[in-house]
Amino acid sequence: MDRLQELTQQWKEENLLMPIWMEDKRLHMIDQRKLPHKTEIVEITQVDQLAKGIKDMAIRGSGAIGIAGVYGMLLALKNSGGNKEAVISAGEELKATRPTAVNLSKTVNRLIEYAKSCPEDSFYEAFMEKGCDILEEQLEFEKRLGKYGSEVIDDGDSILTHCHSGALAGSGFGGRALSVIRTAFLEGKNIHVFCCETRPYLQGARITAYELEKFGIPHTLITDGMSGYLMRLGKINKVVVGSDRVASNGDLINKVGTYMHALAAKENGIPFYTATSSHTIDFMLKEGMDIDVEYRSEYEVTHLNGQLITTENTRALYPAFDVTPNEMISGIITEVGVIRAPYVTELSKLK
Ligand code: RI2
Repeated sequence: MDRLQELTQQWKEENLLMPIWMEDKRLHMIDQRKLPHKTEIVEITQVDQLAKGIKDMAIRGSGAIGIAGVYGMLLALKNSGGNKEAVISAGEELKATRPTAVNLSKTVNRLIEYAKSCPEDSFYEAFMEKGCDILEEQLEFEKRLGKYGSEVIDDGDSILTHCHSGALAGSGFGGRALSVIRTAFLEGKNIHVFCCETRPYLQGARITAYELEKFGIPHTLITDGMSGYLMRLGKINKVVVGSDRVASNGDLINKVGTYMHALAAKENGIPFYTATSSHTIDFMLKEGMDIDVEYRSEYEVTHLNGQLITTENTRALYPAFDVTPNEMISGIITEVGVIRAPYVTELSKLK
């Protein structure tokens, strides 16, 4: 059994909710578009198929697409019998699929650089080892950030989360925001989660609620526009969201709607946290608003489950992410601790 097989076996025994894994030279991926009604596992034998799956959001979530980048390159390694060019070109194809979440491009770039530096004769073994190291490290980060994040969660908290920053968006334990929430829950804290449905892909309604149910964590689904009022009513007293990218000044780029919740939280004096990993901090990005946000098809807004919900002539817009200024963020939860302002100085220590 090679190391990847051993790890996969170990993770299965741990009961992780993995978004993607490799078995018998094939990738297996849960098609997240079908959840929660159907757990469809898609088999992937070619990198093209995986690239399409990322683009079409069959697999999504910043951590998960970073991991998918690793698996895609390992698939190319296996398929090509260790051809370096094939592995590098798979990386290039994969990182072009979704531009905003930085984990994908950062992880793939890391592997491309490693591939380039590897001697040809031991390339297969060395690259496989490196890929496994990164997969292990990602899961380790997820668990560690959960522990640090749990320190900001108090007994009796009512926590708002947006989109889905959970196991299937990460390595399978709880991703980022839900690792924090899950760890706090496992530690015995009495908590309640409000999850926003997250139009238009409905990650919150379809996936966050599904995972919270699996983990046995009490929760209530709300529509995205309800958060402010519930904060005013005192029904929500903390916010924890994931992150697709963090700029070097601490600005947060996350699922569109996040900024709106941060504004409401600030107005109501409610702490707002993002859970992330040091790999999601983009030190090349000075401020969040400098980023080119991914715009997705208007079809995803005008249609629900393939059904047109507007008139034929209605035009729609879908920026997939927004930017929350660092001054609205109480803390950035990472695998090395909770980072607080001044962010430029404190984040630079993680370089
Ligand atoms: P982690 C999602 O994007 C959301 O923005 C969500 O907050 C994030 O990824 C979760 O990723 P999409 O891929 O921060 O659903 O948990 O568009 O890694």
